[in-house]
Amino acid sequence: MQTEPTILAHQDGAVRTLTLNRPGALNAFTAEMLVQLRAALNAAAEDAEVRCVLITGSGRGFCAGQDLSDPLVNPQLQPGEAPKDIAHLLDGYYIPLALRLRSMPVPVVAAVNGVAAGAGANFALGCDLVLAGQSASFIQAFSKIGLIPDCGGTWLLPRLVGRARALQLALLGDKLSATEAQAMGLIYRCVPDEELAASAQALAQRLSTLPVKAMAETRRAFDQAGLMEFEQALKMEAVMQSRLGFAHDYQEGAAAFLQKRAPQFTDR
Ligand code: LHQ
Repeated sequence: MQTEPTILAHQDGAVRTLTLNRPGALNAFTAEMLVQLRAALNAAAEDAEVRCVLITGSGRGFCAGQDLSDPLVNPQLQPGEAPKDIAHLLDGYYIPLALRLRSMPVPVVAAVNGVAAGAGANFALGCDLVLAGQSASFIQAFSKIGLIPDCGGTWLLPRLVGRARALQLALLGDKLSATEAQAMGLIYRCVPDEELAASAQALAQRLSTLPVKAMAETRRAFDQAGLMEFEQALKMEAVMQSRLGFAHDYQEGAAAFLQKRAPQFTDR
């Protein structure tokens, strides 16, 4: 039984870094860890000092997905023992986590420091900007154990890389290097391993100085527009733009431009 917290939180200026912390199991998700991760995201969402969240893993992995030794996923049933319904884990833990991530009021950066497999890969891909070290990798491990991509994978993968490549990744379950992931458009950027932590921190600090409310709205607008006709999307943009046009950050951004000074964005 691990005594250390499974999620570590650290504040650096306006950036809250959350570190997945079960390095002995490549940070595979347990139910307790999924609860702690959601609580840490809730705390960041509610804290006005936080203007960007950065998520990474401790040790040599980012996250190996669901911990397959957890009794909740029927690792090794005894003869005659009825399997539990793994939907309970999805309904009770993964779905609330994925929804929490997708509705964060500030941008979320993933710094993928090693292997990201199964739900660990899709949790990373659900973040707004994904940076990865060159030795990191992404594996849609589900097909190898007879499951479908979860934690948002069915929605995210075709949108990120198109149906043909999404099916390639999901059906074959091959390990995709960070370089290939960047070339495919699955992630934002691959950087040398030794530069990952500093690059991710610099990116998160930069995002924290930008109009974070408009960024969260941009994510929401992209997600909604994907489900709309063109004209409907134009109308949605007008509604959102109207709201943002009354907000402090727009007035400040426009005034700062005209006054040739640096803007101070504060909306959240
Ligand atoms: C692990 C795990 C792991 C436990 C490494 N569990 N210990 C949702 C809800 C309901 C049901 C099921 O699923 C889901 C969503 C999912 O996420 S399904 C996908 C689950 N994940 C996987 O299938 C990936 C399993 N892991 C692997 O294939 C490999 O470990 C990878 C390719 C990630 C890394 O390989 P290596 O670098 O060779 O490391 P390793 O295999 O030696 O692992 C290191 C340790 O971590 C080892 O423990 P040990 O005590 O022997 O050192 C592994 O047992 C442990 N570990 N993944 N998911």
